Amino acid sequence: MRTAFSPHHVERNPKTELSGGQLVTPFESPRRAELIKAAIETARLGPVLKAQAFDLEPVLRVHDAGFVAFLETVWQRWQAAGMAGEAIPTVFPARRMQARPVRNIEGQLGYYAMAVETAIDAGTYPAALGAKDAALTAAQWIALGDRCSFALCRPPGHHAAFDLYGGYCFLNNAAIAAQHLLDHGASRIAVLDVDFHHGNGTQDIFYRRDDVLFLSLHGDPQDAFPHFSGFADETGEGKGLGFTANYPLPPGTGWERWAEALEHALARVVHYAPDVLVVSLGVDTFERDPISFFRLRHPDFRRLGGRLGELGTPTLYVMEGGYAIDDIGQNVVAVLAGHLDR
Ligand code: SP5
Ligand code: ZN
Repeated sequence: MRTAFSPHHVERNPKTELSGGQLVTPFESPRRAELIKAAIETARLGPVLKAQAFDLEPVLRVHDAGFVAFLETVWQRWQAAGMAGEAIPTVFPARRMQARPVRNIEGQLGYYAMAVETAIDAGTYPAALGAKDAALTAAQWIALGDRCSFALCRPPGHHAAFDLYGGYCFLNNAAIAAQHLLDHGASRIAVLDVDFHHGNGTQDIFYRRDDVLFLSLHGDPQDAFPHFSGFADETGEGKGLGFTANYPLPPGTGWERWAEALEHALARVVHYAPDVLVVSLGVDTFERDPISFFRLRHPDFRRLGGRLGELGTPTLYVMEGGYAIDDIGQNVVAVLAGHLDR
């Protein structure tokens, strides 16, 4: 199995995340990707290769052009406005206000943000471009016949919607890859999101479509970020009705209950018979994750990979969350090794 990786991820290294009313060191750190890369190399799962550079065309297939232009220029404009710290929004087009991308940079930040924990720094955009390059490179390998590949993306992507960033995400790596596969011969893609958090961005991008089946297992939005997306009654719209499925799960969910939801989701995948399965792989379902509340244990990640490998569908794994730094490498390797064992 080949892994695609962009060294540009290190350029995103913000000092701040708003958490519990304090500015703390971000949970989503450069070390995460380096530890995952090292664990893949130690486990000899296959080569870790530098991502090929793609242009913006595949990005603009799923994201708003104004949004991408905002990401491209926000840091320079924030600095030009004389701001001393990292770029963080303070005001939002809340209910009954005008949701317009006004010209002022603080206005634009609020217009394009879905959460404020995610500060933007000088290297955020180059890192986000590198992450989408990793996703597209690993997708290309699948298009050329690989049975399984891994996009070691950082920053993650599944909270990034058509025109929204937040939840540590800027460009939706999994959605960009899925669309790229559709544009290069695939006719049906299933995206299975096993990150602890609901993949609101991926859901948003494909909500009205029947060529992408989106399924997400996650902490119940009543209790967990992003709080306003991922309820069981969100099932798609228009011709996309029935092509989104959400499995919100309560605090304390362990393997048994989680695997039950997984089996429901996999039955949907098998019935859909996709050309490619894209897995939004977060390992923040781990029992010791610092910001989440599921209780998957290390061996459960191997079970998950094994179960996905059993499907026999060409599978693209795209890295999303996971913040238990001491265990992140082993947990990711367990999923991939479990898959390759099948
Ligand atoms: C890709 C991904 O996993 N993004 C997650 C973003 C979550 N950010 C906000 C989380 C707020 C959690 N609050 C609980 C803190 C417990 N100390
Ligand atoms: Zn997550």
